[in-house]
Amino acid sequence: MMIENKKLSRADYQSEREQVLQTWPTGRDVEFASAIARHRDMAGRKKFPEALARAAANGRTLLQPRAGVALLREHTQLLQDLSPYCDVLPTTVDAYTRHNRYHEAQKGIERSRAAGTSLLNGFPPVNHGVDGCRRLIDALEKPVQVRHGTPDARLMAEITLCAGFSSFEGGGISYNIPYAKSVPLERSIRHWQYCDRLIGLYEEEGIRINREPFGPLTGTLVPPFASHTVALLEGLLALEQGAKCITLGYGQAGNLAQDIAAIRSLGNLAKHYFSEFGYDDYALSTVFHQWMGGFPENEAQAYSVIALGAAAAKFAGATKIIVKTPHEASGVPTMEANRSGLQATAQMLNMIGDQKKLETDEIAQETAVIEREVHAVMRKVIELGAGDIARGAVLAFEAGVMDIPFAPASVNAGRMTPIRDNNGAIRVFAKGDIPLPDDIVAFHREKIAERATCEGRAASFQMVVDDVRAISASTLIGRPQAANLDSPF
Ligand code: 8ZB
Repeated sequence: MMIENKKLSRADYQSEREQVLQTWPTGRDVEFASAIARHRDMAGRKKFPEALARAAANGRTLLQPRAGVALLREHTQLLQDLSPYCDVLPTTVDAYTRHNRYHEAQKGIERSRAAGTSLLNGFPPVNHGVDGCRRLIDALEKPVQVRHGTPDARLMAEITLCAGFSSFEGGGISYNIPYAKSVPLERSIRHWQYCDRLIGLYEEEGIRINREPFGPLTGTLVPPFASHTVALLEGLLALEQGAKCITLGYGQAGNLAQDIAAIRSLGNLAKHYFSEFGYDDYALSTVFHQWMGGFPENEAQAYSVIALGAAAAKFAGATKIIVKTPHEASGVPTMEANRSGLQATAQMLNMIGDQKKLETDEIAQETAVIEREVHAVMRKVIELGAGDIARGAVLAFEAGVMDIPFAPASVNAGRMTPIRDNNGAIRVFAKGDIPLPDDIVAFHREKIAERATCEGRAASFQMVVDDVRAISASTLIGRPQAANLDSPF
C-alpha cells in the first residue's frame, strides 16, 4: 500500500511497537508509564522544549555543540565538560547504530573499553539501553537531544525518550536522502511516522518532546528552497502524528544576505503551510547550522568560517545555532576544540545581539525569491500526492521535482546543479525537473552570467567543482586562481 500522511492508530502503533522492542535485548526495558513518570519529575531546566520556548520569547540564540563517544562514563564526562559553555546538549550517535548494526556497536564498545579510548564515532544509545541513558541524563543539568542520521530510528527513539532525552533530530527524508544509498523513501518516511507518533503519545500525556528535522541535508551547495521544502514536509509529517514542538533547520550557505533570508523565510513558510494544513497548536523554532561543507584545515581559518556562521545566525534571529569546531577538517573534535568553537560563537552572538535587526533590500529580495521557489515546489508536491504530502514527497523525488545536490540516495535524481553567483549566493545552474517559475530561473541565470563575465569564463561544471572546494581553500567562491584574493594563500 502506498504511504499516507495519516496519524497511525494506537492499535497499529502498539502492534508495531512489540516487534520494534524485540529487535535488540535492551528493548525489553522500555516502559511507557515509567517514561512518562520520569519526564514528569524532570526539572524544567532539563527540558528541551522549555529552553527553546524561553529563547524564542527572549530573542536569544541557544548554543549547541555536537558530541558523542562510545562509553557511558566518558560520554557523561564529555557532556559535563561542555555544559558550562552551551545552552543545550547533544548526544551524537555512532554510525553503526545509525544503520541498526547493534552487534557491531557492541564490539565497538568492548574494543573501546579494552583500548581505553573511543573507537566509535559517537555514543551508541541502544546498546547502553534505558538504564545507561538514564544515568547519563541524571548526571547532566541541561536538556539533551539525540542527534544521529538514522533511516529507521524506532528503537532508538523508544529507548532514548524513555530515558529522558527531550529532543529528537531527524526525519524520513532528511535522514534518508543524504545518509543512505538504497533505503526506499517510503520506508524511511513510514519509520519516522512511528517516531513522530511516539512523540505524539508523549504529548497526549502532557510531555512535550522537541522534534527537529535535519536541515542542512548534504551540506554542499544546497539552495535554501531545496532544504526548506524538506523541512516543511517533515514538520507537517510530524504534526500529523501529534508532535507539537517543531524546530526547522538550515545549513549556512555563506552569503550573509541569503543566509539571513533563509532563516527568516523558513519561519514565514512554516507558519503558512502549518496553517494551510490545519495545524494551529504548535511551538515553532529555527536552528542554524554553521557551515556543513568542507572546512579549512588551518584552525585560525576555521574560526573565520565559524564566526561568519554565528553572525548570520544571530542577524537572522535563529532560535538555536549548532556549532562547528576548529577540528572540523580532521574529524571528531576533542572537548577543547568543541569548547573553542562554542566560545568563538558566543562572542559573535553577543556582539551581533547588541545591534538592531539588520534589514536590507538584498535580504528582502532573497527572502521573496526563496518563498516563491518553495511555493512552486510545494504546489507540485501537493499536486503529485493529490493532497497527501507523504505520497507527494515520494513521487516528487521519483520525478526529480525534489532534488538534493550531491545526495547518495539512489532515488534522488541529482539533475539539479547548484552554483555560486558573483556574490557567493547559491543559485540554480541547471534546474533538472524542479518546477521553478520562469522568471525565477531567469533571475538565477542572470546572477550566474554576472559571475561568468567577472571571471572571464563560461559557467560550467568546473565552476561548480571549484565552488565545492572553495571554503576549505580559503574563499567563498571558487574563482580561477588569483582573481580578487585579499590574501596570499
Ligand atoms: C552530519 C553531521 C556532521 C558533523 C560532527 C562532524 C560534523 C559527528 C561527532 C561529531 C562530535 C561526534 N560529528 N560525530 N562531533 N562528536 N561523535 O557532526 O564533525 O561536523
